[in-house]
This record gives sequence, C-alpha cells and structure tokens, in this order.
Amino acid sequence: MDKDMRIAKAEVFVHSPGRNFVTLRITTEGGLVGYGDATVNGRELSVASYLRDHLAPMLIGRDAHNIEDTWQYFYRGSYWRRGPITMTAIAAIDMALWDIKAKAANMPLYQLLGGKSREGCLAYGHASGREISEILDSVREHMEKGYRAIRVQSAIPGLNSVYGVAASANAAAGAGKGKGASSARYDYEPARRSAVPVEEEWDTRAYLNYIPKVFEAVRNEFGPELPLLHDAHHRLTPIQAARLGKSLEPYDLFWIEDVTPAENTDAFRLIRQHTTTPLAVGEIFNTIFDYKDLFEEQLIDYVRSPVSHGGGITPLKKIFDYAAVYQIKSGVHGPTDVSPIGHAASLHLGMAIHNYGISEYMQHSPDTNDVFQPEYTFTDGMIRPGSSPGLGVTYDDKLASQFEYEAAYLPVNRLKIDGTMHDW
Ligand code: GCO
Ligand code: MG
Repeated sequence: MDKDMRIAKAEVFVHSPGRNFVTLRITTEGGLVGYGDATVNGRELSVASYLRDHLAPMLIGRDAHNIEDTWQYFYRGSYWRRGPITMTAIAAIDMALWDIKAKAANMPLYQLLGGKSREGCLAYGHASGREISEILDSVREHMEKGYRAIRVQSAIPGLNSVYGVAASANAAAGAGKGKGASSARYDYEPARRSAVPVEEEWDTRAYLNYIPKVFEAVRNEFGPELPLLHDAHHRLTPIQAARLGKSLEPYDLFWIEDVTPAENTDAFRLIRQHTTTPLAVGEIFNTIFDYKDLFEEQLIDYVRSPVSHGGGITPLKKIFDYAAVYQIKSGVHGPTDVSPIGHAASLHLGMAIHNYGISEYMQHSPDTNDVFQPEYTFTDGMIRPGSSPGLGVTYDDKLASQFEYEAAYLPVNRLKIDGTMHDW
C-alpha cells in the first residue's frame, strides 16, 4: 500500500448552514482530503452516529484507493445491509474516497468515471404557487433564471398546505443569511425547525380534479415546448396514479414522479397499462434491488436515486448501467437536503454516463454555499462541474460550527376528511 494513501482520519460534522447537513471528511496520511454527504433529512443524527461510532474507526489504516473493496466491506460486512441510514453512511465514505482518488490523479472526478459524455447536465427547477396566476409567475421567474425544464406544483383549493408549494414568496431564491432567517430558507418541503413534525392535510379527490387544470393553464401560457414535470409524492393508489397519468397526457409531461408508494413494485404494472406519461421513481430507494423488477419489466423511465441515498458513486454507476439496458435514464434527486457534496457527486456521475436524463436542481442558500463553496455552476439551464481535481466542493468547518444543528422534521400528512395518517 502507498503509505500516503492510508486513511489517517475520518471526521463527522453535523451543522446547519441554511439547513441541517451531515458531512464526512476523510484525510489520508499523505494529506489528501475527501468529502462525503451523509445527510438524511430529519434523521441526521442517526447517520452521524452510524459513521462516527461504527464505521469511522474501521476506516483508519485502510487503503483509500480500494473503493470497491471498502464499499463491499461495509455493505456485506455489516450483516445488516440496506436501509437509508446504512446506505447513506456507506455512500458518504464512497464519495469521499472517489474525491480522494480524483485528487490523487489530479483530475476532476468525471474523468475517472469515463470522461465527459456531454457539455453540462440539464436541470429542472421548482415552480409553484397558491393560485394559477402565481404558478404562471413562478414558471416565468424560473425561465428568467435560465431553467429549461420546470417542475410545477400547486396548492389545492380547500387544503391548507400541500407538498411542493413554496412557503413564502422569497423561498424560491433560497433567501436568508445567518440565524433567524430559517423560515424562508426552509422553502418548499418545508422541513420546519420544530421538535415535532407539522401536520398537513390531504384530499386525493380534490387533487386529481385540480391538477389537470393547472397543467392546462401552464401549457396555454407557455406553449408545447417547455419540458414540465410533476411530483405526486407517493400519495396515490395505483389506479389513482393511472388516472393522473392519463389525465395529464394532453399536456405532454416530461415525467410524473413518485405517483404511488413503491414498496410494492407490482403497482407499476397496473399504472403502465393505462398511461404513456413517463414515470420517475427512486428518491427513497437505496439499492439496485429496489429497481430490479421495475427495470426488467420496463415499468419506469427515470431513476431518481441521488449518490448520497443510493449508496454512493460505486453502486449508482452500476444502477445506471443496468438501467441503460432498458433505455431507462437518470433523473437524480437534487433537493436542498442533498448537500453540495452530494450534488457534486451526482453531477460528476451524470457528466460521465451515457444514459443521463435530467437532474433536479434546487439552489442552496447563501449560508450553505459559503460553507461548502461548490465549484459547479448553473448557466443556461445546465449544471456544470468545475475543473479542479476531485468533486470540486470543500467544507469550511470553522464557518459551519457557527450554525448549530437544530432538530427539523419533514411534515406528516393526514386525510382532511377524518384525520387518517396518509403518505406525505
Ligand atoms: C423532491 C423530493 C423532496 C423530498 C425531500 C425529502 O422531489 O425534491 O420529493 O422534496 O420531499 O427531499 O427530504
Ligand atoms: Mg420527489
């Protein structure tokens, strides 16, 4: 083993510059430093402990070059394989090791993954509004910012707050600097800072009746060319999902996402029989096995796993290659709860694979960007990596330590009619 590549330190940071992030920093004896994103929104401390208490001690002394072996060591070697906490912890290690290897090779990471397959990675932003006129304004603002593909989410008449609708007018800009600006910064999801999740309400019937009207208005205003996307956030039964897909066919969506909970992948067989609207799934998947049946029966069109929740660059490359056999493309999850390190990792992989589709790109707050200093840029609707070796992201731990972790949870959802818990 090259002594310089021996892992000397593995540190875990949990801070909240703009929102909570868990960050892994691995340092080799030769002084190379690699970063990994270990953030699971609302469950941050469990990944931090998994890494700090269990995996970090086993990393010391290992050869940072042996990425595949290290991945298998933690995946097979834990016995308790799979699951979001385990896989995000392993993903952070994998990202950090690829970052180190690319720095050792003195190349931006995409070079090691096969080099550039494209000039940049097409990205979509999130337009939303409480009324149709607000949605149209929001789409227009996104186009002005350069987006060439836009996800559209809408409030539903009669429901107090709905997933994907910006909580405040300045949310879209990721506004807010320093402490106290948190409500605006927790934009769309909204992972509000509170000891318990806030409760939202839901009515599937109202949603299914209203959403086609939203897309009709957007198409009437912006014409047929603009790629439009929509996230149903796991709220529908298979037959309701089929109806949504069918009712949106006249508006030619790029995709609908998470139309039904995907634990039972058979559901997609039914949906597929009824609609040609493309389907995207996988932001809460974490292994290749979650995708196996969906791929082999060609039941979906886009893979949503980001590097951070999909177990790392090493397994996600395999997932994308497997998807390519079935002409399925990438459509990676890129919300603000994926840190700039996670975004950068997905971006380098997206630059290299042939079956790239699109990426979600929610822009981080200024506080987040100050701490991570991402080198990637967003111009002309595309994210592009920089040219420095590795992932092109860093972590200013001194600055980060000014932003203390505070518990923040995603909302929960109850049916409006009787308060039954529903998928959020
Ligand atoms: C998306 C997602 C997010 C998630 C969030 C959970 O498509 O961007 O659905 O909004 O809800 O990332 O932490
Ligand atoms: Mg989603």
